[in-house]
Amino acid sequence: MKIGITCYPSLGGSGVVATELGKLLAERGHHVHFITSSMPFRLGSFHPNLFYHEVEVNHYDVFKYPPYDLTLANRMAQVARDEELDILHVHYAVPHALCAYLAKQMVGNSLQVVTTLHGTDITVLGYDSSLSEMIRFGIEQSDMVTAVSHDLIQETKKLLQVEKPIELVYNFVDKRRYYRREVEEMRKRFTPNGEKMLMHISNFRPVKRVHDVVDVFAGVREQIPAKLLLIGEGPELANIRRTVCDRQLQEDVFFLGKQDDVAEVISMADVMLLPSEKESFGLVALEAMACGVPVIATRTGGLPEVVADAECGFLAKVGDVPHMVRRTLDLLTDHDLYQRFSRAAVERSNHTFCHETIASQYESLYRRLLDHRQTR
Ligand code: GMT
Repeated sequence: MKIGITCYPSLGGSGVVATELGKLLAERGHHVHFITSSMPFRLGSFHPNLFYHEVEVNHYDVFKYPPYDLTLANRMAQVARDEELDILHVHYAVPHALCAYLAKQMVGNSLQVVTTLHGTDITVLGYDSSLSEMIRFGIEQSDMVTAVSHDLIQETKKLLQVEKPIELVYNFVDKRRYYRREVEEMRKRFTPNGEKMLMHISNFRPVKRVHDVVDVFAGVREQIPAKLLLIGEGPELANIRRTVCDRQLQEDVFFLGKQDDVAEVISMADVMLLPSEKESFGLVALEAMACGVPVIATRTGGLPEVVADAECGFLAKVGDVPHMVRRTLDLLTDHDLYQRFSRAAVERSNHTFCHETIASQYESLYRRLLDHRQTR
């Protein structure tokens, strides 16, 4: 098949999933064309079936705002026509589903548009009345719509009264790269006295509740020697740095910024903390599980579908810091419990979120669309 993929190419779970999917499809012999504003950051090394088409937005004085959406639609149409794409798979509804709709109108009906909903495109933007009609329209006009959790499907139907069937396709991790690495030397630099290591990775937006991460860490550190690694950047970072200093935790909290080799970094952790307010899936939780790191997360959105409570981690009510402290301590002070959870986390990620299975699932959705197209 010839497949176009559009996503946000910079850091972010939806971009990661789209890029990893493109790479898997290329490995399986499909021709995959990324149509994005810059090279997706995890695209990696050359593969003969992978192509990249840059969306270059020109700045003209006549426009107050650069017309990214129109330029993207135009580029999608060009690539679809020149490369004879069968499928255009867009990740994140806004504006990608609308741009794909426009491109399809330009090139004709044989192009099949698949839209994958990732979360904030619905759970945040869907509440914005200046966008919600457009989001609903983009979804209804797609030939197929998928979402990354049952919870996101329910949310989308409830919030936008969407009639269109939405298929569940979970996110995945590639177990050839996500496994516990040998990182003892690197870890020792942060934990010279054998302290326990807590970790959080996010884009530091308010929805991630990073202040809860610091509170949980402070609670744990009162009981046992521990360190905290914070990975990522975003709007809350400055506040969090201030809180860490105000609470005199700076000796034990390290800010590592954005990191490329996430599996290597995660392998230094004993526990991953993800206390989000909302999370349609929680890719970081899955990445941690694949590396054998149990997760303390909140019972919100799609997280309970990813982290099996009391099996590969513990779930708590949003904001229930004392519970998260207790559960983190349970894991860090009971060796047998920890080992059991760590093994279960790897098993669950390999079984339920296996890259091969999910790639096959997308492939068969595409095939269904193309078969249906031929019989129309
Ligand atoms: O978490 C974010 O703020 C980034 C956002 C994105 O668009 O990349 O993540 C969403 O999509 C990820 C991939 O499907 C999911 O793992 C995240 O849970 C989801 N974020 C939220 O729902 C807040």
